Amino acid sequence: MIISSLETFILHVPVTRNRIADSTHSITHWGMPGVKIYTDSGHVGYGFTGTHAHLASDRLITDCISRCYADLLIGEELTNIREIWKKIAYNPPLQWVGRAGITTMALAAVDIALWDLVSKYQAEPLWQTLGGRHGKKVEAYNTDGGWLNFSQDMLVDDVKRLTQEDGYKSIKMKVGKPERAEDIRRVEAVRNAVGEDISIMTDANGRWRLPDDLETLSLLKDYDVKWIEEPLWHDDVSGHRDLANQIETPIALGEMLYSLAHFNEFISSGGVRYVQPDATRLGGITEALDVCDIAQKMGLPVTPHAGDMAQTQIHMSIAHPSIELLEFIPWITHCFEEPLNIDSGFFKFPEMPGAGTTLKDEFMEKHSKKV
Ligand code: 0YR
Ligand code: MG
Repeated sequence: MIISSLETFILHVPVTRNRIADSTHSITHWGMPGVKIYTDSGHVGYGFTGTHAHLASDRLITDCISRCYADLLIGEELTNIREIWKKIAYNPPLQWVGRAGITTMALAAVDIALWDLVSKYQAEPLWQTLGGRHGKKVEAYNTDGGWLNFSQDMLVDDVKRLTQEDGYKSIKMKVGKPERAEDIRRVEAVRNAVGEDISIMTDANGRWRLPDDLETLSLLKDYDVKWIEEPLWHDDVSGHRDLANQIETPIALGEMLYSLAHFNEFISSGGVRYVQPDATRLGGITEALDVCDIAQKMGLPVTPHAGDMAQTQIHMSIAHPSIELLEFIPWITHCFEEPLNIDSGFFKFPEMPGAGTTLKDEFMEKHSKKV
């Protein structure tokens, strides 16, 4: 199978209820800059990354693929993805301009498309290509009921629906309101609404600071919160290490880290308990699996962040022993040939060959923006 050509795309898919916000972002659409890779065998691989649907920066990602990566890819034989990955990731002039950010998100889209191709070629779902087996359970936790722009009543209604009607056993809610006491009131309301048996995760999206927010952080334990995610600024390794020694609630982070080296720093510092790689922000499945491996060696659970809304990371989650819980948000699910399926809070295993990324033409057209 030899790569013959590629074509980039940008999709902007509306979020549920028109607009959602966390402490740091407010968005109306999920962005999917991505790539279709064609081979001489007639297979087509789909890969994408996840953005806040900012068209100008989405175009930087697709430009990086079409102007910088295409030449490195076309003509390559698809026998060893890691060799191709290295050729792109360690390309000297490209490394000079970006070892993180747009270049890695572009690499993620490419890497996912390559995994899609390899497993399509082998006529099996990617989780099988990666060594996964039937029998494993991967739990889904839902983030889509807990947005910060929801009133407390709406938040409570949503988490009740997700847990009591849809069968989720774990949900995530955002924190980071201007008034910290309101965060605690909302966490308390959610705990009272869902009862003791549901896991509640909280996510501050990098908003809080030490020492000012230590008191709020310490209070989370009173509501049996499973983790506090990104409590402090994304790059603050020593801050997270110090915080981990001061509060009982475990720390989760990783969705804003672009490389294995970033993860190494946080993991070796002791500043993270739940490790959250995102294959769409790291250089794809290839690098996300590396993160899973080092987390596993340190005995830390991996709970990937869903920049892909879990659509492709479900495969890595089935295959890697360190993952038992994966974030899910339903915004883009309908766009795929094989939409993800969740039953009583657990993912059903995908059956179609590939990485789960094949888009329906209808939705490609409907949500497409000009690259
Ligand atoms: C919305 N998940 C997250 C969304 C989400 C963000 O801005 O992108 O909240 O990525 O933190 O854990
Ligand atoms: Mg988060």
